Amino acid sequence: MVKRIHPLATGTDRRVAIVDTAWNDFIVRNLTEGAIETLKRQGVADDHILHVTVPGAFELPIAVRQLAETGAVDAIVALGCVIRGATPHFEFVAGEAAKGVASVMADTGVPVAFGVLTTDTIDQAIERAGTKLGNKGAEAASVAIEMIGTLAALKGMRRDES
Ligand code: INI
Repeated sequence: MVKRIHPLATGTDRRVAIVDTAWNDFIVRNLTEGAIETLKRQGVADDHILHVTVPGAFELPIAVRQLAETGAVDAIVALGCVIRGATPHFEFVAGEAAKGVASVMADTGVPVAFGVLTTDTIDQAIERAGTKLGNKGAEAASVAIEMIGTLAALKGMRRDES
């Protein structure tokens, strides 16, 4: 029989950090609100949510890494918004944020959900920050909770059980 690992996502007794950016705050604050609401709805207690703000998306990886290395949280939600401008700056900032956050996850084993919008226009960002196309901050928070459960289940596996 196929054994399936897809645990019920619950945030009860979990500790989750949100690291967001001051850059594009008019968009990012909606992502953060969506994430906090989702974490609470999934059972994470208010005082188990840590909210850290860094200047921009380029600074997300270092803060996420430092937090992950403390072992104080079960998952991290990285939120931000990088909007394409007239120069290649966008590629560097968005690319480093994505690569940096992914490397923290690989190096530490702490799940980090990537809720950084990378858009061509402000309208595209608005659409993804709680309007037409949902709220990517809320989605990232759900992913963080789900991954806590999945990784815990995988960690508990032994060869003779698989
Ligand atoms: N940071 C963002 O989070 N979003 C942006 O759209 C952005 N743009 O367009 O420049 C941005 N730049 C700042 C960057 O993240 C760093 O804070 C800065 O380079 C200092 O390290």
